[in-house]
Amino acid sequence: MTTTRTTQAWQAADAAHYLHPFTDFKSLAAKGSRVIVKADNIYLWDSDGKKILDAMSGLWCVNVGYGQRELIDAATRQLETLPFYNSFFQTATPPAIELAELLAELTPPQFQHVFFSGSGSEGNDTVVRMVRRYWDLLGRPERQVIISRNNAYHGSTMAGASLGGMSGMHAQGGLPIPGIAHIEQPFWFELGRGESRDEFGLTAARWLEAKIQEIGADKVAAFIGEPVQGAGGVIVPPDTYWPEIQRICDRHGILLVSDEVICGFGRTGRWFGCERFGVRPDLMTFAKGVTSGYVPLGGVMVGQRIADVLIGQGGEFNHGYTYSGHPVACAVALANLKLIRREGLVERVRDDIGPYLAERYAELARHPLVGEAQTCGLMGALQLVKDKAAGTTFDPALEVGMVCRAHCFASGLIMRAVGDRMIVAPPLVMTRAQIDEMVELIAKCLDLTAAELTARGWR
Ligand code: PXG
Repeated sequence: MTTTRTTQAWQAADAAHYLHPFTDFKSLAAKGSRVIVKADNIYLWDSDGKKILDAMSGLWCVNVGYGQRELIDAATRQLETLPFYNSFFQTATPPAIELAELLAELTPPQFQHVFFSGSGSEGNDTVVRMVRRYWDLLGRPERQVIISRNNAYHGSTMAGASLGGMSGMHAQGGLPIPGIAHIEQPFWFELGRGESRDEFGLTAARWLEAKIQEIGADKVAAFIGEPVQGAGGVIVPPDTYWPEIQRICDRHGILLVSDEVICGFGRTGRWFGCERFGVRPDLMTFAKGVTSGYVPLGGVMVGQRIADVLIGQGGEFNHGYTYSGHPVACAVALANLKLIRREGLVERVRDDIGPYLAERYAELARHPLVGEAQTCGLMGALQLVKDKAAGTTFDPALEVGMVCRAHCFASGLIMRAVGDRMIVAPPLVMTRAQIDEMVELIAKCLDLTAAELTARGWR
């Protein structure tokens, strides 16, 4: 690979051959991609040599930051010793076995088994297969339906996108697949402002009970949710929400699946988001932070209730991937998780850097453009509004979030825009000084956005 081409040459070759995910191919080809050439700690550099603060940890995954020598060495050593072997046909490799053992130790006690995949989407495909297999083995094959939520993100494979609640995704390719139902999300700012947050948490959870009654509990297999919706806009549910969801699942005997692809491995200030919200899932999907994104890996933690049936009853589970338990990915995950544990990064998010981010976000909440500021561990959301006092939102056609995002890029900050919700999920290794640097950049970009909107007649 050469890094000596000019930006223009990279963009031309990219436009000629490379189809990017979730992209309008035609307009990107006309505009040209941003080409990132290197990274260190929490910073990226593009092909023009511009330094950028990566407030999104790559794509919610580089939890330990870029350039961690232990992860690089673990990958190199494993590539030299055994770059690949599979886990089919009664075989295993030492890194996959050791990682399974370590995950059993780090996850809540009901999890003693893991099924590996290559990504979060594949993990959720495994969830669908495994949940239905579980009920089949119990002689209840009619328990098929998995309930999820609007605006959830569970991946982009056929099952992942079906479980997800993104209407734009359902509109392409005939989704959702059969046997998936959706309820509304616990998004207080959009749906709950007539009630207190805590009351709304209960209301939103009871939408699950209503859906179960509509379908018939004897047909429902599982409920799946992200502890905090990530791609949907860092929507932090009221504290009353998850315990009520747990109560409803227990009452109807329904499996509870926590999609920890974003919330896992320290993001919320606990090892797993379900621990932050006090729920006890039967399955947990993970990916991203398990390797800090250095190499692809995902999987599903399988709780005792399901393991007892899958293992206890015997019979082959006809499912798996070439890269299930890839030894290089597992070796990197081991190095990554040991680093997170040794450096106390999870506790640091819980006790120090997470509360500090919350403190600084409370200041951003005072900005005239900001209608709501929320954080959870090292995730943050700023809801941009037209009228702060009334909490009214902008006309979506104005694409105010995209206006703000453009100012962020121009100012050397990567922040995501989900509609008019500006979100961050920075690396867990952020220092307080780096949080200050990020918050000052965000404040500057909010000012620039406000100035541009004012020039366009905002107020
Ligand atoms: N579950 C959750 C909760 C996720 O956030 C997936 C599953 C799928 O994982 P894979 O590894 O198959 O991508 C995700 C992925 C965004 C964005 O724009 C978020 C994700 C992926 C791509 C973009 O915020 N999350």
